[in-house]
Amino acid sequence: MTAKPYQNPVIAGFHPDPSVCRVGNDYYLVCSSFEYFPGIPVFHSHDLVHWTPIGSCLTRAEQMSLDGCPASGGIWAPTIRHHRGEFFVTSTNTQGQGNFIVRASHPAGPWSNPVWVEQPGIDPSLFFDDDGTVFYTTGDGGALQSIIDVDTGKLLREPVRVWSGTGGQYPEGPHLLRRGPWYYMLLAEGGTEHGHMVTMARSPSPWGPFEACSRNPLLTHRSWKSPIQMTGHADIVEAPDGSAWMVFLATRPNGYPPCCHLGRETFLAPMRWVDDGFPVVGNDGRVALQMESSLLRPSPTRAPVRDDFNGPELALVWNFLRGSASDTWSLVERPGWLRLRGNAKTLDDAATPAWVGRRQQHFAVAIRTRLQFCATTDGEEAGLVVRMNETHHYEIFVTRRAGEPCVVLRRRIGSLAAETARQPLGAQAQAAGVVLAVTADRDTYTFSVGSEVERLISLGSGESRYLSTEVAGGFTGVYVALYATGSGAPCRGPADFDWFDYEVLEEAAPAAR
Ligand code: 6LW
Repeated sequence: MTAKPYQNPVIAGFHPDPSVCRVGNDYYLVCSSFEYFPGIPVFHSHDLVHWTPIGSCLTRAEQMSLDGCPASGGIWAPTIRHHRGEFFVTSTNTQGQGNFIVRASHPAGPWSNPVWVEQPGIDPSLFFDDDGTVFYTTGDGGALQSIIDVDTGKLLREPVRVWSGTGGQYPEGPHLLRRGPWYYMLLAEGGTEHGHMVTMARSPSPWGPFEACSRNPLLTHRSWKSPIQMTGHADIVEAPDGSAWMVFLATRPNGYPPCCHLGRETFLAPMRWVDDGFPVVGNDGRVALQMESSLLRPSPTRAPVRDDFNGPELALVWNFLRGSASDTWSLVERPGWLRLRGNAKTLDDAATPAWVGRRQQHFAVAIRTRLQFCATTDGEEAGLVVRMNETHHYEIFVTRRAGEPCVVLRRRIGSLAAETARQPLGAQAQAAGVVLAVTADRDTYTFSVGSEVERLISLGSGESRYLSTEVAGGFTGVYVALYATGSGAPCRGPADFDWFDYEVLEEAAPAAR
């Protein structure tokens, strides 16, 4: 088959720490979800390039609580493996409970309740050896490894550090793999920021001693001029044709100093095993936005721009904060509309406000919604928010000031919060509903309001870089969300959203440095 070009990232927007497995001609991938719910999104692909969300591992409150979870805490770095007809995912809830395993007969779910594994460290991985031994490996100053009973999570052999990596800081994301007589340890080192890298070692025994590849790091873009940065935290999969592939996280920084507001995304690179017994990744350890694959299948049709909220269930792109928030939203109370019932929690609280959001996956995108909402106090508001975390977010919303309905643009950047524009909204316009919109390019979010999409008036803009990881901190990426809040008390009335548009726009080339 001839090789054809594909585009990286293969899963754009905040989708870090990817892990992948193959069953026949089907690939399944999971990634970190932190404070967002449902937790651990699961994707399916036939060619490793085109991925479709099919469900999530953590969909029920009884499985896991994210109550009080700080931004970027919660669910980190899962691993997915398939063994004898079952799928296993192991991950960490960093908010106290630690490492756990869930399992399912189909990766779309339902997934089991967790069994907890009392092994320290993060980024757990599972390896099912041919003789039935189940190795459990975590990142804890290197690769910490035990043998477990996968049904109960009980340790059958005490964990020991089997490889410390090559000296980079934060050795993490270990995966034990086997190829012929050799056990391989794949590791991320250097920290998930600009020094990130992928290293590897091998041993005839799963307990080592592990001998590091002389060409380490096998993949890194540190100190490298590239539109792709922070390459690391990888997993490996073999295609039916014998070709080998690496999925890993990387970023597409913007501006100078470089800032990433879309978060760490999932990338794909070909690998080939060479004579020294280790793989060469991508183009001699470097990767590009456009690479080639002979596995490519025709691309599926693009998701429609508009979500009309006509179905009985929310599409899989939608998330909530720290739980199902089921008492805050409904698609059935007013059919054809997404109804939010604002509670006391605001966008500034590490809690579960009435908030339904999706990842921003493209630099250039137009996001619009039509909202009907009548605020009865100055604290009641409903609208559209661009959120990195509780302390970094920009929103345009319908509220009330001095007894009059209005639309406000507010921006919060750390300890600074300001209403930067206010536009009166007549009672009639309020009752009819308004269109709220945000148009993003690489550098700027521009907020506007109007009676209809063709009549939008700009209220102002905000810089994308202040919503980036470099400014806001953490490990996630920007979400765009519909929300409502009573700011300290429940809203008296509902906020009704008729539809939501996510329209990908033609992107201008990034400015050269
Ligand atoms: C994750 C660690 C990392 O657990 O960042 O990039 C942490 N690697 O492996 C959060 O995603």
